[in-house]
Amino acid sequence: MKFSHIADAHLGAFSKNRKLSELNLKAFKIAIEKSIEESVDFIIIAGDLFHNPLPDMDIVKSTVSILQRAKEQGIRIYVVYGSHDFSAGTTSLLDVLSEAGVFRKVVRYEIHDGKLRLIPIKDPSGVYLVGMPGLTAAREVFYFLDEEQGIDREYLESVPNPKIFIFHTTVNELKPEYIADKNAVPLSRFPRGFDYYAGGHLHERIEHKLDSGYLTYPGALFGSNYSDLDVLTDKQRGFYIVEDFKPRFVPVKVCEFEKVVFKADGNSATELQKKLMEFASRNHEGRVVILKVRGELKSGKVADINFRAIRDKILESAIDVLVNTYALRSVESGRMSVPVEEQEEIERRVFEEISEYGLNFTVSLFNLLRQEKKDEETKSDFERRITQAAMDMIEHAVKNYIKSGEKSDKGELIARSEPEIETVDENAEDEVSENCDKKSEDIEESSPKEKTPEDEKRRKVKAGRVATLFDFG
Ligand SMILES: [Mn+2]
Repeated sequence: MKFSHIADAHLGAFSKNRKLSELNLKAFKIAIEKSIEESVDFIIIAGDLFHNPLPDMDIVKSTVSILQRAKEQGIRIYVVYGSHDFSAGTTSLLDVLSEAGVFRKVVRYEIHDGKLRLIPIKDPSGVYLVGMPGLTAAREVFYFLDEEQGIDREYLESVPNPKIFIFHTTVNELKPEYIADKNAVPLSRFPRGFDYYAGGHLHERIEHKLDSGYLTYPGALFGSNYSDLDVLTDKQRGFYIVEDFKPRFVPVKVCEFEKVVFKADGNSATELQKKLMEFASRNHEGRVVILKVRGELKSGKVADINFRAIRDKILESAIDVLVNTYALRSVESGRMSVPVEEQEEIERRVFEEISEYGLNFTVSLFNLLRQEKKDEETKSDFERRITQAAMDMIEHAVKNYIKSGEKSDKGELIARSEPEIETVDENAEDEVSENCDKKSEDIEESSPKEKTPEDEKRRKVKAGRVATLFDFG
């Protein structure tokens, strides 16, 4: 018995960058072709096959034609939703393709005594497959954790072997350090006794041996965004061929990545520009270049460096280039000149420059923090009082900030408009877990960002919906 385990193909990602989206599709094509060469019995896709619930039709067409080749060889294909291709309360493209018989969606459940009973599917090889999909806002974590309404683990443990558990979520003990995903499931909350646990969601490859069998994440086949490309630069990407439940990693490489970090320290803007230009003029053929420039310029301004020209030069040979100057600054930019003399006036002007949450907030917080301990107060009482007052102030400011929907530059702590979104559930206010939520700096994209604030709002509304609908089938 032999199958392949693929996850996080994110087809349709990099929609504004044709070269990267083609490489992404190519990686998927290679994974399927290798699976066919290996004559696997079936293919498991553990979520995020598509980057969106309703991807562009040309991506759908290419995907279907790639998958058809496997089907023609009699290979069965099993898919669960990931956090990206699931859509609460509406039909996802996965549902359509599953109906059309392109693959089989392994998401079946019943509610028994209030609990979520996942129903296995039996593959002709005799293996039982159980799927727990990724949901919007990492709602699946609730089903792993909740004793009353969560997954009926006892039932799953009674399903006869051999059996495979397919899931799309973060395992707490296995997530890489840079992932700040608070929505994670401890291993103890997985049903025991499965011969293989086919994971998706974490974009880095992970292998873990449990008592009954392996739990693995193949990781992203290419990467879903610029942050992925940065974090995964030196990592091998690919998928697993699993033979008699023993996983073997199969690398898929569609291009070379070249990451270079330039330190600006000690250089003038002109000197740094010259060094960057020298680097840009090298041959970068076949590579996606990730160029990071950081540190502090000795003289001159960041704006004096012509990054457009550097990018264009690199693109003469490279497949693509991603430039990140987030951590680059000049000595000048670190100072602020305010032409007044009164201390309070100086403070006010400086705060006007830097106030993210409004001037009143910044000044109040500043005044609070410079309070001194009262004579009758102990040191710990004093610390507690200030911390509590500061936390209240911050909470209040952040709430108003969210409500007003935009940065308040005039120092108004009162909401200027009603919230535009009515979230159905308080969970929706939680940060939406976007595939892995990596904590790396943003890389300046060579094309406009894919998501607008409107998309973001829409996503939050959706997050609210799934929580109440309970429906993911
Ligand atoms: Mn993903």
